[in-house]
Amino acid sequence: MKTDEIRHVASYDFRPRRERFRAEVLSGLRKPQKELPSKYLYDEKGSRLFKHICTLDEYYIPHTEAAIMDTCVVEIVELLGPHVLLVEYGSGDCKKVRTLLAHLHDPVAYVPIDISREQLFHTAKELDSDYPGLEVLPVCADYTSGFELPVPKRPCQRTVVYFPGSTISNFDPIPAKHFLERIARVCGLNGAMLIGVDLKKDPVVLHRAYNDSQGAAAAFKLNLLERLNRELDCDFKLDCFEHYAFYNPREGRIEMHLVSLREQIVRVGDVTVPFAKGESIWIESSYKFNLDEFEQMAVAAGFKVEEVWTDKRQWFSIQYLVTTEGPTS
Ligand code: AVJ
Repeated sequence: MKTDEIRHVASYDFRPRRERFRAEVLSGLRKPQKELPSKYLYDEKGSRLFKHICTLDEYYIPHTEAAIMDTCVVEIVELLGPHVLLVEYGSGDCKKVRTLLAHLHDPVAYVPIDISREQLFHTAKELDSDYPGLEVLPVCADYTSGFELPVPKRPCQRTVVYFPGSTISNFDPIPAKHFLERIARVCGLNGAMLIGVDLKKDPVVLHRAYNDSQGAAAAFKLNLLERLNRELDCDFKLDCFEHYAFYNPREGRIEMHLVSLREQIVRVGDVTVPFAKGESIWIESSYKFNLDEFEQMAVAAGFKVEEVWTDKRQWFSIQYLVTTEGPTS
């Protein structure tokens, strides 16, 4: 039984390997504006640090989204209907989906997809025992590149992609649209997406959310350098970089950087990377939307926005999208 389970799980492991990791890091650090892909923030420690950010009051996304979900989940599951195949992109610790799973009408299967392997397989196992009637099929993958979806045992009524937490905020506008197009194809005809979308708001509130008083946001970013030191044989000095996050109103995004505090040379395996004093590595963006801006993008990607739920302050939205085209081969 146990061995069978492990073999099954392992066949859905598309986690990026070291060579790919190294290539992406080097190409990012060779750009005029140095950058590192934010997906690599989520190693075991990084996932823990992000979870900590998610408990902070200043970081309003998790508690605002959860409150909307608690209020609207009955209405949401009515719209989703029975016997859905629920696919979650970036499932993390699989906590958010529990509200949905507790109300969904006889879902056929749940497919959590995440790049953070240990956390994924651990929490998938927990869900499996908490929902005995539900087939849980975890997939370890960088979902911005190719991977295969497992096929559940029972036939499903429709495929619903769950993409909470405003992870869509990480993508630049053109990749964001392409990503939604791909999801529309995964959903297929009669498919739907339930997505959390963070909204434009007072920049002071945004600034606080990404520059918390405990330094959790900074620790989360610095951990990436620690990971590079360990996994790619680098020699980043963590105290020579400082976290700097700010809202760029023209682009409608928070930009998160690590700024070099002095001129220095960093070794990345057998390559050296020079830093000027004040030069930054751009690690993450977090785009904020107006409802009409997001709708435009969703429509361009092949979705119709059927329903939008927000909190009283209109800080965050949960949106129910349905596909308008069948799968385009
Ligand atoms: C996971 C992309 C939604 O942008 O708010 C939070 C990531 N980074 N604090 C966000 C994040 C630093 C988060 N998303």
